[in-house]
Amino acid sequence: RLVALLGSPVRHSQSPQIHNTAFQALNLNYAYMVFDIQQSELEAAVQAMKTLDVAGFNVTMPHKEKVIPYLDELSEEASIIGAVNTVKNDNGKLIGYNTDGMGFMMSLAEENIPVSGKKVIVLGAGGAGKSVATQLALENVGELMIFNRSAAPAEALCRLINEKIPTCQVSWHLLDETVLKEALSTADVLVNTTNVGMGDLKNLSLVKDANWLHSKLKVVDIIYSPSKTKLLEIAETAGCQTVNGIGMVVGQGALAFHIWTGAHMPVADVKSGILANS
Ligand code: SKM
Repeated sequence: RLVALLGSPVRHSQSPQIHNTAFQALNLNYAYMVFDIQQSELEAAVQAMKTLDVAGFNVTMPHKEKVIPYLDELSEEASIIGAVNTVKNDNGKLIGYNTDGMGFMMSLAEENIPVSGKKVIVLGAGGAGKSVATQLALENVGELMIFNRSAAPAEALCRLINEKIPTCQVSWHLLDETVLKEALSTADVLVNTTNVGMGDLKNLSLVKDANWLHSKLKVVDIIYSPSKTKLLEIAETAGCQTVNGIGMVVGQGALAFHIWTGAHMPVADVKSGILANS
């Protein structure tokens, strides 16, 4: 059966490699294919998924929110976050899930990084930041601070968390160096969800110097290419434990894989496949 990815651009997606490696390893008769879909084609593409009777599909940028009206049902986390990255076709009924936040939590668990009761700083309030911050709030972090370049998305995310998860102590801040440095001095975990560190921004980090970081801070960058971003390089210099985005991208895929097939992804095989190809 077919499993698909709908998004644009999708050329650099790791998902075909992740899922096709797992399908082969488990001898499952599925294939994962990517489709570059513009917003004006999204409704027809979702309809085509039904017509082709796919097992399910992933949704990526920029359609994670826009796809919701075309689905029949939403899981709890998808409806809280307001974004979907995984859809299951249950005999023609399309059910939307969001596995990004839980995939992120899987990568922290693998590295033995607890967040419950901890002070966590999230850089970025875009699509990924929203899933990560919401999941952290659901995991009972002690304090959540969201930093963003512009006010509106950070404010909206803060409001969403306050409304849906009122137990969480959450605040938002503009990316001001003095405020960030001060916050970092008492933080337990720092997570970068911005694109600073990849593509054209590959040589940049929002944390400018190792002396902003104390050695007990855990530093997570959800970017997986490059596997060691400038931020993680700086964090290593400061003696911090570091985590890159490979665990999260495989984790969100493993959860989607289970939703579609009921099987457990052989995560170690999949990770070594990604490393061999990067
Ligand atoms: O949420 C994931 C999505 O499931 C797949 C993906 C990709 O293949 O690039 C990226 C993320 O948005």
